[in-house]
Amino acid sequence: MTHAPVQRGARADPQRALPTAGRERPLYAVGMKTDGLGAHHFALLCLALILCRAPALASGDARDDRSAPAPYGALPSEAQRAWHEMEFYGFLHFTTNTFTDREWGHGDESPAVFAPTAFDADQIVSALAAAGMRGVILTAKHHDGFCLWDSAHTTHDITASPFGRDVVRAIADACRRRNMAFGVYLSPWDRNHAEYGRQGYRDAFKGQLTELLTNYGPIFEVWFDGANGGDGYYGGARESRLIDRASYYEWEKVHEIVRRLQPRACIFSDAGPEIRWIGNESGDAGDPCWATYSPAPRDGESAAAPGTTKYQEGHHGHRDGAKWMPGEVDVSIRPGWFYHAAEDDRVRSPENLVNLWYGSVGRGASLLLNVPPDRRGQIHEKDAAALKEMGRILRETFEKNLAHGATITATATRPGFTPDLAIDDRKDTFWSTPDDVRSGDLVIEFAQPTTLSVISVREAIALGQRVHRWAIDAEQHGAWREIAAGESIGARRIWRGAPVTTTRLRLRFTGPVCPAISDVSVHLEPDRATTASPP
Ligand code: FUL
Repeated sequence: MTHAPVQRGARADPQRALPTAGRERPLYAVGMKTDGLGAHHFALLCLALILCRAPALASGDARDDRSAPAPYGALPSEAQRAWHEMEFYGFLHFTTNTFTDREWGHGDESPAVFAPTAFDADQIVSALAAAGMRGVILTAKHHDGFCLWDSAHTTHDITASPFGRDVVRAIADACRRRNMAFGVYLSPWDRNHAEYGRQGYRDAFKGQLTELLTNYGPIFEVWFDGANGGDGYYGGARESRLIDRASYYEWEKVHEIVRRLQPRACIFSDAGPEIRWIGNESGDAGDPCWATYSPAPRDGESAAAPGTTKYQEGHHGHRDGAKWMPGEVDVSIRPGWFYHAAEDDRVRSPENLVNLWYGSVGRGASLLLNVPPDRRGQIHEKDAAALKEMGRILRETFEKNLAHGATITATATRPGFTPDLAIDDRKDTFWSTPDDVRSGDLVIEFAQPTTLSVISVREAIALGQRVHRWAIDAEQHGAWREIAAGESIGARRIWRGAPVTTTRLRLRFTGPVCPAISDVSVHLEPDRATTASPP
């Protein structure tokens, strides 16, 4: 995603026609989640826990026995905690490029080309939901400037096309019908607008953002790309316009619009402020991938902003970074972001998609999987079939938690924060140890030998990212055998490996402060998921 055209060009020439280049339904729909507990509920609970105990913690007085651990480091906002529940959502790249077979439009495309023959927003959203996605982000405007809604700030929009219908509304409504959250991609760069690079476009950009955030109901994420400035049509000028990417858009004012109109929305860009780019488009978060991050400007840039950030550092994030700014992994199901019939045979396999899920969601990031609508205005059959099978594999993996019915013990326990709270399927409860015990183990004992291949662990992130290192041991022939170890847990960390049969599992945690583990679950993947297959 987000980098200046000059960098991007190294991988794929955007001007070329074809670059070579679970389980229950949405946890978060319009600010809500299910699975027993609302995100608000969770947030309030954690806050109450923290605030009620604050005086005792601060004064060092004799404490209430049952005080929660003090928070550590940068903390997620309430909107970020709700966003973490999203985990997996879809990206829809759809504009005139779909009909011109390009990846980046120049801005001079005629709106007449935008003519889907059988547009079906419900088919699109249902195909994404079948994979287990919980939301959708639509390219309301890509770099070519064509707006998929009726914008008062340009004539280059859907009303000038033969199609004529508001695509943003159609997708937003279809999302709501399926209990999916809705988000928007609004390209800062506009290669059509005559005023790009001047005050006129600066105002138009904010006006367009205001339209999108006012007229389409709740928005869970606002997506700002870092590719901006360069050559374009610009109302007929056909020239190159470079801007100062750090200052031109007045990002603080832009953020203020989002805060005012959609306080529960998270803003994505190279530099956040809520969600950071993972630094590549190949579909994997770093290992480890810290939720905390200190975005830094590239050499010669005055500030970290979309297109000016050392985005490569987003891959791992920074242990003890200044801000809670988790990573988002954006990747396409096909080589291109837009639909090209020539790529119909290059759709990722279900197994490859499942791998992407583990390499992103399984490392505490989110997966933003692009699935481009075709020229009918539907998800192509091949993509829909791959998504459906991906959804089946994930559903069958996670529908059964093998830790249910097991007994769980710990090497140390903080009063009131007992180990059973880590396997009670609730994210608002957690196991913890006394303040001076910074390393702790959980031992899960199954009633009988159990075969497992997936272990999912979550920290109580309202108290920060606390665990530094973790390891998992399985008991075999009466001795512990380490099967995995690593750094960072955060919102979720999933180990996935070859099936292991054991009666006892041990999870070891170490950090600068006592651990706070809200959830551990144990699963076995269905056969097909692990069979090797090409992408
Ligand atoms: C990039 C854009 O230039 C691509 O066209 C696409 O939208 C991708 C997600 O982000 O930076």
